[in-house]
Amino acid sequence: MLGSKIPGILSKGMQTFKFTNIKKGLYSRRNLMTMNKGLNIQKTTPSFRCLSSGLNTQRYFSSLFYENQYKLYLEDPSKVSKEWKEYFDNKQTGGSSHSASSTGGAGQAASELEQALKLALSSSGGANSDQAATDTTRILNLYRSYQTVGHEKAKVEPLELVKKYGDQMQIGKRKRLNIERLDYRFHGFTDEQLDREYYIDSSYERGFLSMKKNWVLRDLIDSCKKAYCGHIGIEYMHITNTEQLNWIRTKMEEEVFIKPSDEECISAYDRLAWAVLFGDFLQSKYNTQKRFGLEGCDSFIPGLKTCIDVLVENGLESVTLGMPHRGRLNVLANVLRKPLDIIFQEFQGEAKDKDADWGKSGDVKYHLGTSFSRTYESGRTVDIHLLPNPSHLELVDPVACGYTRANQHFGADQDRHRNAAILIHGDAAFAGQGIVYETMQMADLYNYTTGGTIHFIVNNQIGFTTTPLDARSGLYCTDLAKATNAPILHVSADSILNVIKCAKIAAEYRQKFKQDIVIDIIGYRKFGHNELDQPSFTQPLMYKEINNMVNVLDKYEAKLLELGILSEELKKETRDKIWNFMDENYNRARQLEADKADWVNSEWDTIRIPDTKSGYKLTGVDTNKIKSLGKKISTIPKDFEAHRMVRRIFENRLKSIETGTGIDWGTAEALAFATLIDEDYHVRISGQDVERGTFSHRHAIVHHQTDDKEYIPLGFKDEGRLRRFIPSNSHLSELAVLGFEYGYSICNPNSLTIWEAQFGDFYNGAQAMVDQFICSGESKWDVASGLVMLLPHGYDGQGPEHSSGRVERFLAMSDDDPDVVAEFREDYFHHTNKAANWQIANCTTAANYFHVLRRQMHRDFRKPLIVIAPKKLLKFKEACSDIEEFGDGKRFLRSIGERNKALVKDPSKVKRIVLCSGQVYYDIAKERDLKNDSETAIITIEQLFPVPYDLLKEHLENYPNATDIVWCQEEPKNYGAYGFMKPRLNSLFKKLGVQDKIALRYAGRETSSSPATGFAKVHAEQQQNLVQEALR
Ligand SMILES: Cc1ncc(C[n+]2csc(CCOP(=O)(O)OP(=O)(O)O)c2C)c(N)n1
Ligand SMILES: [Mg+2]
Repeated sequence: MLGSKIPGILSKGMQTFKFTNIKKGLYSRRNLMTMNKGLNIQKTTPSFRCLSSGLNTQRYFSSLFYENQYKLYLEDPSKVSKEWKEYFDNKQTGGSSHSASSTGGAGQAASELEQALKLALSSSGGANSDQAATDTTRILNLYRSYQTVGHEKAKVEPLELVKKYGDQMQIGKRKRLNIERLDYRFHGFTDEQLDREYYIDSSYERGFLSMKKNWVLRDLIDSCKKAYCGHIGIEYMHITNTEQLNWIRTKMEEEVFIKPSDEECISAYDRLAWAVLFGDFLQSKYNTQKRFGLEGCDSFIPGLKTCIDVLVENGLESVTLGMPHRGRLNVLANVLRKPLDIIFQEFQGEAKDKDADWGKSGDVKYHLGTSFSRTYESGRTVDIHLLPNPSHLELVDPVACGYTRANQHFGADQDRHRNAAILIHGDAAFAGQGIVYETMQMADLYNYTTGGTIHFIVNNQIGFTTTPLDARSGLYCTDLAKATNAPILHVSADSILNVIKCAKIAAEYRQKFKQDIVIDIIGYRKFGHNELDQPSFTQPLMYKEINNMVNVLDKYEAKLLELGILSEELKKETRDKIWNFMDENYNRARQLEADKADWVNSEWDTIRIPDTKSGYKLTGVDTNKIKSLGKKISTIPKDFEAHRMVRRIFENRLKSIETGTGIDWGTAEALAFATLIDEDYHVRISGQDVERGTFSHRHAIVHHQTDDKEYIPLGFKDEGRLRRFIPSNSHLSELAVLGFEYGYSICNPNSLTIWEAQFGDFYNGAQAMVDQFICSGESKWDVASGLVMLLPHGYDGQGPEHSSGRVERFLAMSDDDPDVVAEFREDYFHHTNKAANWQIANCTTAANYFHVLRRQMHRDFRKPLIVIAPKKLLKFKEACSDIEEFGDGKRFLRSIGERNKALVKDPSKVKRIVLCSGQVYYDIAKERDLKNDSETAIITIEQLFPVPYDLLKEHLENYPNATDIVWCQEEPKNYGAYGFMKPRLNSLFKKLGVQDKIALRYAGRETSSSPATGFAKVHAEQQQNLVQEALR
């Protein structure tokens, strides 16, 4: 059930609970969404879903017809036709019951009904009422057919492959299964009927039937052809919302006859010329380099530019673009206005920041992002952000949405009117990559919606060497968008004005309905997959056609010249101007000067880049503050009917804070959030079931037991719809949700953005996001992120997929050199922390978890943080912390030395040091204490990466006689941190000159393909053995 979010505010001291909310009422999430969109979503009208079966024919010519007409007449005489009006007028005044065309006079024998039917029949041209009813049904079916399958006959494919070759395998997929439904004969009409007039009453719809009621069949068919079978083919009849349907019908049917003005034609020409000539210029100068050009789909650029114009006219202030390789340079040059000299310079392959000492790797030119702020003549301004993207197609989709959502959050754009995302896709990638669906599924989710994304498909009818026949099951690459109710406009890339028309429709639709919409620009790919590739190896026939194609600019020029809209002089002037401009820039190609991402928001100005120095930060909080905040977030209002056990959890939380002892993991996390929120940071935690917490330890949202209400204890700083704290259950996706949160995290550094896996192992569905963005984004693109990934981990006998957070993978991607230990000097921190690609923590105490979260925001730089999060420690007494450990002067401990000083009294007597990380510590310590072994010290590594060499050095030096150094882990030997720590510990031993004195030993599970056993008994035995082995 959907519930309302109630930010709870407890006024200090009084303990009275005050509900603050929008308009003081309680709103369900759905209501909030509706409000956000400024929409009043209507229920579906069932008949609109009835795609081909036609409307209820009883509304038309039947024995009820007369009654209906009469009812309408009584409501408003203008609602019926002239003849009917006259008839009823006469009837009311006692005059002739016939219309003007009637032959009989008053007193004639025919009944009124008969006369009425005759009148109806005269309108329909039918010979009898049954025939008339049938005709009307047919006409409506024909009309509906154009709306539903007209797109199959639309001229949207400029190569016309089907026409020329049929549905040949190697060509493509345009099996038009339904076009016979567009033939009037299919519906039973004859040629003779084409010029008859029919009366059709369909007053509840927009479109042709709302424009007039008497239609000559031929006219209606011609109009339908114009609307649905021109260079735009639209799929929209799957939409369930009546208002949206009618809006589109207005655009397609009622406005189909509106012609663009001459100025619009010339503006489109200018934009198209820039797009095409940019491709030509690159081809002339860099024909031996890959560019992933747009040639064959060039009209996408004027389309995108128009779309942004219209969005801005309708209130947009910032747009975030996510796009792949194809056409990216063109977008950078012509939409983002990235200086051409810089683009050309990048073709020379110069690395920027060559001397940076933190291992920046950079990226190829067709992956880079940038920002541009454009001011229109109207004075309106728009910020256009193009996010950098990796080669992995479509991965950027949720990142762009997350970035947009964060912009909306920080810009207080709850209506989502001022910030939007535009995603650009390839045809093969859109159809094939699951992340597209995962992202589109977010479109209407309360905490993930961005108020509608506009999708452009640059559809060149091929993916590398794969034709549509092998690339998808459906007719169109866009089919999946139907699942999310998005309208889909297919348009010929060679019909520039129609591309522009679609772009306008999309922009208006997004701003009006805050829903996704798709524009599928169908063209071709002039060259191979890249310009150096030979496409005729695999698509000989297609390329025979492509080689014969006249390019879109030439075609459009010819048409404008013919219409007298363009002159030869203007044509020459335009082309010369553009070419000369490019030439000048080419001659001036210069070094890139930017040293950090040039698309980030100004909030990042205070955040330091990796090669500047910064030091450790304390993260403790005054204990009085902890207590007061702790009380605020641990008190459920008395009049809120929480579950008995939840109330008890909160009571225990409060008790632990008040007594200052035994503060558990969930409470520590809530305190970290509360203190950050109190300091005006924003906290967002998202993932499957994170609101309660998979292990029932969080309870970020408390549910009223008898009412549809929710209480958010950490919502104490929420103001109306502006929420500081957003806990959010996500849909059952890892890849897209992690990407979304990453995008959110890179928008603004003042947000503690957290993604939590249900169990650590499930993050592997999002591995690509980790690889391409989180691990390497800063090194490739200067994009810093403070994203936190919580990966529940712990060997508790729960089987292969519920045990491991797969720390080994993150460690393998960590970017230090295993053979090098940094010098222990004053800039040690910079070398080991600031220059690292991320941080990996596995904490053993609640307080340390509190500090590592707070550290994310309190540093003057941002790095992703991977937390190997515990399961059993959530409620484990020894892992709880006392309030002092949260207090002033305290900070995150990267490694914790021996804790049982009562047992291990004399360091010089210690012969063995057990090194470990995470919850296994408690098993080893328990056994060691049971054995009363005072010669073994146990050290936990709380931050696995960057390796805390400085602290390890201190520990080792503290036990000068220890020669047996054990790495103990729960995981099999080929998993866990062993493989990572072994060479690094050996490097440290060497650095300290103790390599001959001490040996590193392994205690853990044996190597295995699967991370954990599925047998509880085997698990227990293995656990016992590894602990014994550590202490042997
Ligand atoms: C996830 C992923 N798989 C495979 C590739 C390799 N690859 C690069 S481009 C491409 C074809 C893409 O076709 P399409 O989406 O139609 O875009 P186009 O290149 O035709 O514009 C493939 C398979 C990739 N980049 N990303
Ligand atoms: Mg393609």
